Parts: sequence; structure tokens; C-alpha cells
Amino acid sequence: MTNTDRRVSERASLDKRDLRRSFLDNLLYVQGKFPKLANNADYYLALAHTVRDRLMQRWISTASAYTSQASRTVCYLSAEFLMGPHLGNNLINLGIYDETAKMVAELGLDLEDLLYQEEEPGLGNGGLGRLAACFIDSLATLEVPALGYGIRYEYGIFHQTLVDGWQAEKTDKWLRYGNPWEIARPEWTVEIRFGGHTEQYVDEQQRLRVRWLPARVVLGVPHDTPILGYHVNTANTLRLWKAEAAESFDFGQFNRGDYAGAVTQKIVSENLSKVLYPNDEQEAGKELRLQQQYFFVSASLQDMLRILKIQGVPVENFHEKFAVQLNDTHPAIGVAELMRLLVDEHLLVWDTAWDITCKSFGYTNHTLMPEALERWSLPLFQRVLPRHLEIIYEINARFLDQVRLRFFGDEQRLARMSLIDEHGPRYVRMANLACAGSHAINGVADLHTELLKQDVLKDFYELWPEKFSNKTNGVTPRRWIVLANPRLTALISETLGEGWIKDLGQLRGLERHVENADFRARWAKVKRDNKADLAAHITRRLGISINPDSIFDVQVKRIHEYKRQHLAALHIIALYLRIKANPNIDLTPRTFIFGGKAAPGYFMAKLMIKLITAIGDVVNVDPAVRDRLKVVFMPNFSVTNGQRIYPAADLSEQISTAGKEASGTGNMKFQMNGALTIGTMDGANIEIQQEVGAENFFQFGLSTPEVYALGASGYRPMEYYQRSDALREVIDLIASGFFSRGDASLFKPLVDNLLYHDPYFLLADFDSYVACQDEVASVYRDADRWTRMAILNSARSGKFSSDRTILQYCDEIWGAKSVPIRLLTQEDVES
Ligand code: Z15
Repeated sequence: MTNTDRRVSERASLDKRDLRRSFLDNLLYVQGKFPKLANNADYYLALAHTVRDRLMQRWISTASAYTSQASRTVCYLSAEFLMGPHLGNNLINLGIYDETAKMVAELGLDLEDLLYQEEEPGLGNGGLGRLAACFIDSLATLEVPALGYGIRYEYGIFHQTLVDGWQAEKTDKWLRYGNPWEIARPEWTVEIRFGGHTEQYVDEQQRLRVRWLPARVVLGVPHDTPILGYHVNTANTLRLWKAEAAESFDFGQFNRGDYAGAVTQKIVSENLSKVLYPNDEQEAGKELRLQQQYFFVSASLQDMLRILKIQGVPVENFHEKFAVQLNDTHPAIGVAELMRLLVDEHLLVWDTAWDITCKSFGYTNHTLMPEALERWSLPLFQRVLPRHLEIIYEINARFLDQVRLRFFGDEQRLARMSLIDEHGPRYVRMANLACAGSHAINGVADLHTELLKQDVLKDFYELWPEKFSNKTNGVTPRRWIVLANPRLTALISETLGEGWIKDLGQLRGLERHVENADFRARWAKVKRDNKADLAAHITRRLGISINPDSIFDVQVKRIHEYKRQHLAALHIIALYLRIKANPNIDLTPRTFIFGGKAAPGYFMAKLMIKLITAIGDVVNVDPAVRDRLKVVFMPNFSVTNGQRIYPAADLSEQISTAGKEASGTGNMKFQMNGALTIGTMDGANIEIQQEVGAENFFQFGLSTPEVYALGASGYRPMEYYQRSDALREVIDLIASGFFSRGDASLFKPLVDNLLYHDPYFLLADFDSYVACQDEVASVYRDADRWTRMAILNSARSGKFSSDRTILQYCDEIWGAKSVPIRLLTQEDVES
């Protein structure tokens, strides 16, 4: 072995001595520091590089296997990937977490401290972006060839702080200290064109063609991150595009002395990947957003065509090589872009191109909320993508011909299904484009898919029932149990072995231990220890003391009216009023923990945060409460914070108005970690209840049909206010200014909205919710009963592994199979 060989193979070794050698080498050669001078940030980076070195062999082996094999590759197109920190997850998936913890401990360091140094890549808003991250993990673990394609935002989701109880936003400078997990691939840069106009021309074969003369060109530079599966050799790729200017300086302008003008082009171009839009389920219709979508979708499709070419596969076989999944309508422009690439650039005839396109794309819908459905005004669309508008008109003409034949004379249906909304100012409807151009359309939970078929996508369902299917969401047990909850992981693995980590259905084996008092005691201790950790964290960060024996009643998710954080707030006030009316009342102590970000422009959501913090400011210091209630709003809910919170929860709040939450995925993370759910019959809550049994689930509230009926019959929330004493007292107390130092105007918009509109039926569900919470409190008093229920919740969470979800996508939509990876040796790599 030459010297170089030795060094490189040490870098792939998982042996503890080699880990230590690499760690200290990286500290010296990458960070340029001696242990004496190094801080935790240096040690984090040294460790990140040590782990990255060990991913490389797997990544190269995977890439080489994929290049030489013809198997179908899943391309997951998503404007968001909410990955969370990589280091801990990679240590788990490599199987060297404990070794590494020992190795750094021997150097006087604490692995957890180092893990918390990582700035998490928060390239997503909430559920949709986190789902993409869980899917990418499961695809790698199941050894399925896959690429995640998205945008490398320079600024991810804003950092949330609280100022006087209000949300304040700070930019997320996650790349500030560099990113050891990515490799730029400038050699695979692509050009993306914008604006301008089109013209017709006649080619050599006398065929009429269209040429697009764009107004500007932007470069897309791929930045790749390896995504390692759990205990396998597969390392797939997350490929995120960074926008760069074609020329950094316009030398014409520069030479004319216009220095500022010379750099504007660079600034305008780089804006495309500058910042993530912080709206979740609220379409803003901004031009830059459409440009971002087209930017990453065009870059990704061009990348696929490049891969096809180096593999020597003809473009006619595109759909055999790639299954392209649209994560919501954000990448739906891909339907028109692939048509453009095939017809204008690869000169295929329309019908062939359309056949390839439809066979390639699948579309996942994630919401029933009308305000989230994307539409682009025609003038804006024309300005940004003139050629795509022509293509969409052509798709639409042929599509509507088909609808006309099937539904003879039904003009209204035609107007509803058209890719162009012509009811007032005209719009391109992205969901209609996605449906028309995909062979598969799916919802994300049973109820959601049924509602899509009956409601939002009814016309498309009636035209193509065979395209529709359900794929209930899931989450990865690697991050959400193994990494987040090491105590529970140790207990489960001691009891069942380690098979459950890749086959979560095996958790059913825990059911046999429910009647074992010793097992229950160990289970309860795990939860108690996790709660004590979180309590200590909250005290340290927020200065609020917490009783670890109180019920940890947790609602963490984006702040939205439909998710009804303010319903939970009304309940807290109801309990507070009981104490005030009867100071010695025997209440089960509770700690209410909230977390979540509001879209910066969403006034009501921000007011909901203020309401929760204002309640806390009163309740947490009122001596009459005597520590029976605590209200905590944890700032900056994120993947990192989620990993501390889910394992410590007793009660999971899933209280959206029935028919509004497409699935929810936080509900699954809580369940796996042994929290009980209080929930409405909405989204995946219904399936969670089916799995755990009604006796292990706290259900309340109107069902979806009841919500619809009440809405249709003319809902008058004021009647509920007048009928319920408890409700009236709660609302009156807010309205009086009691939580706002006498300022009755502060919460007036929220109170008036509830009394006169209440679009999410809080008042209708209030009594049912409070009664259900009383049942929660009484069950909690029987600690043994609670623990039994908690164990059964975890034991029956197997369905909600994203491995199950991904297997269904692979079998029923993508036609993708696993391709096990053989590790290349040093000689293979170098020959
Ligand atoms: C988002 O996070 C979700 C749907 C959307 O349409 C957008 Cl724009 C963002 C969420 C759903 O609200 C949630 O119920 C679901 O679990 C999640 O997507 C993943 O499917």
C-alpha cells in the first residue's frame, strides 16, 4: 500500500481508533486548530468532515452502481426540503453514534454539545418540506435509486424570536460558517432562460417550429448532499440548485463607468435562490416565486436529460428511466417544461412527447385549503414564461377536446377543468396542469384522498378515476425515534432486538409487555427522564420552572387558524377560571407547551401567538394558580427543537377543524414516542385512532360531514357563546382586556372573528374539547393506565413509518425497485 492508499482507506474506516485519528487530523488540516485553541464549533466541523469522509465511499459506490444499471430512478421535485441537522443522523445511519460519543468523550468533549453546533438547513416551512426529508431518508434506507431536487436557499425559514410576546423574524444565515455536507458540482451547471418572446420558423424538413428568444439567462449550479440510508451502503443525492449570474460583471456597463449597473444583473440572478418564501398554505402569487419554481424545475429536468445522455438512453425512453414526483403544485410547471424540452429542443412530435410526459409525472396534493391552490395571473405568467404559456394553451386545447367528448354539452364542467381560469382576471391553474400531465394523483391520508375525489378534484376523478390513489404519510423512525429518543430506543431494542428500526411493524411486539409491571415502570421512567431534560432546557432558556410530573400537553406545528392553537388557548383560560372560582379545586397539574412559526404577513396567526404568550404572562405568575398550570411558548420551533420536544410529550394536540388538515405528520412523531393524542377526526388522526383503538385515543369535535352541514345551515357562533357559560366567561375575559393590561382592543380582531364568523368552528367544538380534556386529566391520574395506553400507542405506530409510505409509492406509482449497493474497494475506485 502506498501512503495515499493508507490515508484514504483510514478515512473510510469505522473503527474507533481511526475515527479519533481522522477527527484530530481534520481539526488540524481542515480547521487549522490545535485542541488547545479549538472551540466547539471547530470540533463540530472536524467531526462533520470525519463523518463526511466516511460517506464518500458509499456515495461513490452508489453513483457507480446507478450509472451502470438501468433501474428506474425516483426524482422527487420539491421546493422545500426541511432536512434538519445531518451529523447526528449520519452517525446513526453509519452505525457509529456510540463509538463516536465515546471517542469524543475520551478527548474531554460531549457529543451532544457538538451536535448542537450544527446550523440546521431549514429549507422548508413545515409538514410538506419535512415529508420530503423523511421520504429521502426512507428511499435511501430501502436502497431505491433516488434524487431529491430542490433549491439551495441562501436563507432558509426565518429564525423566530419573541419580543414582548410577539413573533419577530430574523434572517436564517445557515451558511454563515460554511456547509461541510455539500459538494458543489459546477461542471454540471445548466442555463435557465426567462422572459422575452417566441417566434416561429421553418426547419430543414419544412416543419413549423417555435424558437424562444429569452430576455435573460441564469445559471443553475448543483450542490449535492449525500443521503445515507440506515445500515446500508446506499447514499443517494439531494441536489439543490444555486442561482448564479451568467456573467458576474457586465463589462459594457462597467467600461461606461456604471459600476452599480454592472453588478445588478448578478444581484437579480442570484435573487432566485436567495430566500425561502415563509408562507405555508398561503399562495402569495409573487413573480419571484414563479421564477424560483421554474428555475429549479428546468434545471432538474435538464439534469435528468444529461444523465439519460451519458447512459446512452434515447429521450424517447425518458419515462422508463425516471419517475418524477411533483411535491404539490410548486414544481407543476415541469409538465410544460418537459414538453418544451422534448418538442422544441429534442424535436419530438407532440403526441410522443405528451405520452412520455404523462408517464413520467406523478402529482401529490397536500391540501384542501382553497387559499393554498396556486394560480398565476396570465400577464405575469406571459412575462416570465412566454413559451410555456403557449404550450399550456396547446395542452389545454387537446385536454378540453377530450373532456368535451366524455361530457357532451357540459360547459360548466369545461370551465371548471380548464387549465385557465376565465371567471374574472385570467389565471393559469397549476393543480389542473399537474392533474392533466400526470399518470398518478394522490392524497396524503384516507380522508384527504376521499375529499379530493368528492370535492377539490372531483371533475378530474370523474374523468380519470384510475389515476387516483391514497398514500398515507409517514415519518422516519431513524430521526424521530432512534436519534431523538435514545432512552426509548434502548428500552425497545433490549425488549425486541433492533429489527423494528427498519421494520416498524415489529413494534407490535411491545404489546406482549404491557401487562409486565417492570416493563411499564421502565417505560414510565424513560418518559419521566425525557420530561426532566425538556424541563431543564426550558428553565435554562426561558427562565420558567416546570414540574416534570405535570401533564406535558404539547401543540407544535405552524400557527394557522385552521389548526386552532387558539382553541387550546380557550381551554387554558377555562381551567384558569375554574381555579379563580374555586382556589382549592383539585386540578391535574399541566404544562402547556406551544411552538410554531406564523407566516410574517399572517396577522391573525401572529395575534394567536401573542394571545398564548399573554395568557402565560398572567397564569405563570398568579399565586392562586400554585403551579397547577404553566404555559410555555418555545420560540423557533424547528427540526432540532422537535427532537427535544416529541420524546417528552404526554399529550399530542391534533385539534384542526375536521376536513382541513390533509394529513398531519407531527401527530405520528408524538404517537411513536408514546404520547397520547387528543384529536379531531381529521387527516391521519383517523388512521391513528384506527390503529391504536378508540379506547387509546381522546377523540372530540364535529366530524367532516357535521362541519359541512353546520356551515351549510348557516353557522351562528354567537349562539354557542350564549348557550355555554364556560365559553362565555372565557371569551369575555379576553375581550375585557384582562390578558392585555386592560387594553380591550388588542385581541378584539380575534374575539370578533370568533363571535361573528368563526370559519374554523372553535365555538362549536369548545364544549366537546373541554369535556375531552377533563377525561384526559382524569385518566392521567391513573399513572399505570396512562402508561399502558402510551405503550400501546407506540406499539401500534408501525403503519406511520415513511418506509411503508415509500414502499407504496414505489409499488403503485413509481415502479421503482431496490438496488443494493456493493461497496467499491480502494482499488476499484482508483483503477
Ligand atoms: C404544507 O406544509 C402542507 C400542505 C400544503 O399545501 C403546503 Cl403549501 C404546505 C402540509 C399539510 O398541511 C399537512 O396536513 C400534511 O401532513 C403535509 O403537508 C405533508 O403532506
